[in-house]
Amino acid sequence: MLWFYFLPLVMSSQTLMMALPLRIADLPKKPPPGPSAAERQKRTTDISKDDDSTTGSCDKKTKVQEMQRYFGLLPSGELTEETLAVMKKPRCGLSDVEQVGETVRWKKKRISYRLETIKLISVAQKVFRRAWKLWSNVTPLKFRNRIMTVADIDIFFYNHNDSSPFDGRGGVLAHAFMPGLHIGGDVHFDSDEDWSFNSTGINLFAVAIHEFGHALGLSHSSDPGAIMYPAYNFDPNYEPQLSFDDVKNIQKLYGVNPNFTSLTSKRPPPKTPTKCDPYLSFDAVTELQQEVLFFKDRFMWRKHPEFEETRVSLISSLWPDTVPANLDAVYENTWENVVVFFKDQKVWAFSGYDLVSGYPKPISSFGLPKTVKRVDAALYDEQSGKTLFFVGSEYYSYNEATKKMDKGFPKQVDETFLGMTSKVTAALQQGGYTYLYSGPQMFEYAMWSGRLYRVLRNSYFLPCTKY
Ligand SMILES: *[C@@H]1O[C@H](CO)[C@@H](O)[C@H](O)[C@H]1NC(C)=O
Ligand SMILES: *[C@@H]1O[C@H](CO)[C@@H](O)[C@H](O)[C@H]1NC(C)=O
Ligand SMILES: *[C@@H]1O[C@H](CO)[C@@H](O)[C@H](O)[C@H]1NC(C)=O
Ligand SMILES: [Ca+2]
Ligand SMILES: [Ca+2]
Ligand SMILES: [Ca+2]
Ligand SMILES: [Zn+2]
Repeated sequence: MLWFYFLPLVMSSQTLMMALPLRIADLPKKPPPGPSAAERQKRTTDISKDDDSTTGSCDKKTKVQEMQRYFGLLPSGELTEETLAVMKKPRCGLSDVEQVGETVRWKKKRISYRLETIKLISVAQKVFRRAWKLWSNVTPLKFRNRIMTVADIDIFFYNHNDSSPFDGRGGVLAHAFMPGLHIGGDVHFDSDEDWSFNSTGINLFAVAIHEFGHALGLSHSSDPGAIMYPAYNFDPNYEPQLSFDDVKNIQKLYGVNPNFTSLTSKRPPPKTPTKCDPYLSFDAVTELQQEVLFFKDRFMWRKHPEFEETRVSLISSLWPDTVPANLDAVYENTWENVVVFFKDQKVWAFSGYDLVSGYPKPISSFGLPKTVKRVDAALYDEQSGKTLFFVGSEYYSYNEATKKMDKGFPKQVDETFLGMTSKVTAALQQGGYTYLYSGPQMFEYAMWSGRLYRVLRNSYFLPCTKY
């Protein structure tokens, strides 16, 4: 069913939930076993949409109806002669596309696109040119904007209408067709969305890069760092770019741009971290209710005690984009039920998904001296109600009840934690032990005696199952 390779981009339900008033009660103190309700919902939205649209086997009738509506035919859901005649099969008897494995690609290197006349057309043209450039920087493809003549890729903004395939604001944002004749390669945007050229509303640039990937023959990626990941995710602090996974997949179809190395030398495609990397070091680690969260760059892994499996996801899939990437330290204050994030001189405290009022604050509000520019790691001890802040070779002790630093600090880390002479990069308490991370290693200590039991790999709690 390749002729009907139709891929909608759905706004992630997490983003939708963020847009709605969300009470703390929605993040239960004890999450149900397994992924949270929000995450389960998100997964099913992504996965069902993905499977449905890529395999073509789930509900053929609905999709045939959608296609029929596009062509103004009676949406019977039956593959009538008329339907077939109008739609053709881009896979068969075409000169400008060819099949490669599971997908199709354009056979030519020069691909044309055309944008219907819309409001702000010159701004949109600029956005689309930038989006095409990301793909042409890494492949030998060239994209040309056509104004009068027929183009390979027609770009439309559809209005919401009962007979139209779009669903009004939210939900489906856009969809695209795999390379082929006629509607093949075309990209449609839902014009009911609040499209923007910045971070207000839905970012057109981010969605365009994704849809153009489909128009070139790419399917969805399971890598949450990839542009081809099937959920909308725009972070105003992160300029959208092709990830390592996107580049690998598009180059598999079209080959490598001879200028690739020089074009990407300043900014190589970012790789999503993997828990099996023996050199992986975490930015921060924390408990969160029953789970343990491991942070790295824009990503995190969540370990639930009842599940072996951990999956990498974007930090912004759980918290709004106010939580920055490349965090310094994170801890959970279970008494106050808040999770506290540190980066450089700033601290953010979240209760559920909500920023606690008064935050972000400077780290000096914890009583850390002005000479401290950043915190390397933070550790909350539930029994004493103290939070330890690791800074270089020293640590401070903060009394959460009185909101004051304890006297007699900073102390040398190895005065308390024997043998811990290298910098502590993250810290965690689990099952009555204190774990101090330093680079790719994890040191297991008795809670109070400071006795070192074991030196373990970073992936100890996150089991990497494919060594
Ligand atoms: C590589 O760079 C040269 C010089 O700027 C340019 O003429 C050529 O078109 C580029 N090749 C591709 C495939 O973009
Ligand atoms: C919806 O589409 C139909 C047929 O194209 C058109 O007649 C009608 O005016 C449209 N309605 C709206 C609300 O745009
Ligand atoms: C974003 O763009 C909209 C118009 O497209 C403008 O009204 C708004 O002020 C801009 N916001 C920022 C933060 O630049
Ligand atoms: Ca086309
Ligand atoms: Ca929509
Ligand atoms: Ca750190
Ligand atoms: Zn998609």
